[in-house]
Amino acid sequence: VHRIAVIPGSFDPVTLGHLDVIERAAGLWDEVHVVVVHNPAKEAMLPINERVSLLERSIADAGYPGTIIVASWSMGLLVDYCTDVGAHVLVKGIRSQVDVAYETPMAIVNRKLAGVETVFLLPDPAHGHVSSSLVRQVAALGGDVSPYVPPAVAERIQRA
Ligand code: COD
Repeated sequence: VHRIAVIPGSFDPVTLGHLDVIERAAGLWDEVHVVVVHNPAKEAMLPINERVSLLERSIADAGYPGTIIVASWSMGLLVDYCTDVGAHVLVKGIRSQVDVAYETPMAIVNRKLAGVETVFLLPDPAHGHVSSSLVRQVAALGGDVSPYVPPAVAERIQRA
C-alpha cells in the first residue's frame, strides 16, 4: 500500500521547526502533502499563495528525499482534503501542553468525521521554541529572523 500523510498548518511563514516535521514525516510515509490552511483565529502576514510558494522553494532548497506535495485548502473541512487525496493520517508537531490541549479535540473530531488518525511528532530540541508568531513579531520589529527560517523566507522578509 501507498501510505499518504497530510501536514496542515498556517505556515505564515514556514519555519525551521515546520521543515523538521516535514523532513521526518517524509521519512515515515510514502507521500506527504503539506497543506496551507487559512486559520481565522490568526491575523495573516503573508497571503496564502505566497506561503505556498515559500514552502515549495524551501522544501526544494533543502532537497529532502521522498514525495512531498504542497497545496492549499479553503473548501471546508480539512478531512475532506484528506479523503480527496486518499490520506488517512494527519501529522502535527507538539511543542508544549498548549499544543496538546488545542490539538486533542480536533484529533477526536477528525477521527469521528472521516476516520482520519492524527499522529503527533515531538519537535527537535533545536527548533522546539520556534513559531511563526515569534518570527512575525521579530520581523515586525526589524530583527534578524534568519536563525529561525529557511533562506527563502529570510530573503522575503528582508525585502519587505
Ligand atoms: N516544531 C515542531 N512543530 C511545530 C513547530 C516547531 N517549532 N512550529 C509549529 N509546529 C507545528 C504546529 O504544532 C502545527 O502542528 C504545525 O506545525 C503548523 O503550525 P502553524 O502555526 O503554521 O499552524 P496552525 O497551528 O495555525 O494550524 C492550525 C490548523 C490550520 C492546522 C488547524 O486549525 C486545523 O487543523 N484546522 C482544520 C480546520 C478543520 O477542518 N476544522 C474542523 C475539524 S476540527
